[in-house]
Amino acid sequence: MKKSLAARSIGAIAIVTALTASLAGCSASGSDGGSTDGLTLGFSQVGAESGWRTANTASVQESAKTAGIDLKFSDAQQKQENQIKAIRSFIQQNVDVIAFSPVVESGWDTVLKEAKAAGIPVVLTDRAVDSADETLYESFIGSDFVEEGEKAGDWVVDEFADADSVTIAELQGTTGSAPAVDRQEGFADVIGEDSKFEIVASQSGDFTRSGGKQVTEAILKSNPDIDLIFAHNDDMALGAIEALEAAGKKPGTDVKIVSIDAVKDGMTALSEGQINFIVECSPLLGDQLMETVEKVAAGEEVEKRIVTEETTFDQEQATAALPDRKY
Ligand code: GZL
Repeated sequence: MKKSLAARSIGAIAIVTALTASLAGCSASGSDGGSTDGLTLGFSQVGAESGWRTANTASVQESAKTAGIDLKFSDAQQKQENQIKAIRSFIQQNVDVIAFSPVVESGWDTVLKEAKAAGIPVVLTDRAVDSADETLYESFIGSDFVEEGEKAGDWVVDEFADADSVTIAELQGTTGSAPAVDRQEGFADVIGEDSKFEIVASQSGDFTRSGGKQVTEAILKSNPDIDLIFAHNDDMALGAIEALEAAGKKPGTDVKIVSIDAVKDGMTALSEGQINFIVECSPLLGDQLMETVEKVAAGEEVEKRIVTEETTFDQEQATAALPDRKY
C-alpha cells in the first residue's frame, strides 16, 4: 500500500535524525581519524622550482605520514617574505616543531627569535642560514655544498688536463642561497689553482630550467666559443642544453657540461652524453628530518649538523644507476 505523504515525511525525518546523532556521536568521541596526541610539524618549503625540489617535497610528506606526524606544509614560491609569514603562522598555531629550507641565507634572525621566544624549536633542512646565533635552530640537515662545488671542479681539472686554456660559463643558483654561494666557492677554490681556467660569465638562472636557458642564450651572444658550462643544478643544465642546440652546438661535445643534483632528467641527459658529469645532491631528507623532529620534540640532544652522504656520476655510472633511481 502506498504510504501517505505525511508518513513518508516522518520516516525521512527519523532517518536524518538517526544519521545526525551517529555523526555527532562520532565527532564527540574524538574518533575523527586525526591523531590527537601526535606531533605537529610546521614546514616551510622553498617552492617548486626544480626536479630536486619536487623530490624533496615528496620525501618530507611521505616521511611525515610514515612517522604519524601531522604536517602543516607551506610552499613559499621562492619568496623569503612568504617563508617568514608561514613561520609566523606556525607560531600562532603553536606547532610542536618548525622546519624549513631557507630560500636565502640572510634575514632570518628576527623571525627565528620569535619562534625561540614562543618556545618552538626550529630545524633547518636542505639550505642553511648565515645567522651568528646558532641557538636559533636545533640542527641543520643537508648537503655540504662547498664539497659539491669542489667535486665539480676536480672533474673539470681532470677532464681538461691536456688543454692550454678553458673558458667557462657558470649558471648560478638563486642569488644569496646557500647552495649557490657555497657551490661557487668550492668550484672556484679548485679551478682557481690553475690560470688556464677562466670563468668568462657567471649569472643566476635561479635553479630553474627556463632560467638556465635564458642565461645561456645571453652568454652565448657575448661568448660563442665557451668550452664548458658549470651549472649549479640539473634543471639549469637542461635549459642550457636547449639553448646550445638552438645555437647549433652539440651539448656534451662542442660544449661540455658539469652539473649538480642527479635528478632523473639530468641523469638521462648524462647517460645520453648531453651532460658530461653530475655531482649528486640528495633530496631524500624526509626520514632524517622526522627522526630529528621527534628527538627535538622529546627534548633530546641532536647533532647540530647532519650531512647527507652523496656520490658522483659519469656517463657509464648514470646509465647503470638510472633504472633504480628514486627521483
Ligand atoms: C640543494 C637545493 C637546490 C638544488 C636545486 O640542496 O637547495 O635547490 O640543487 C634546488 O635543484 O632548486
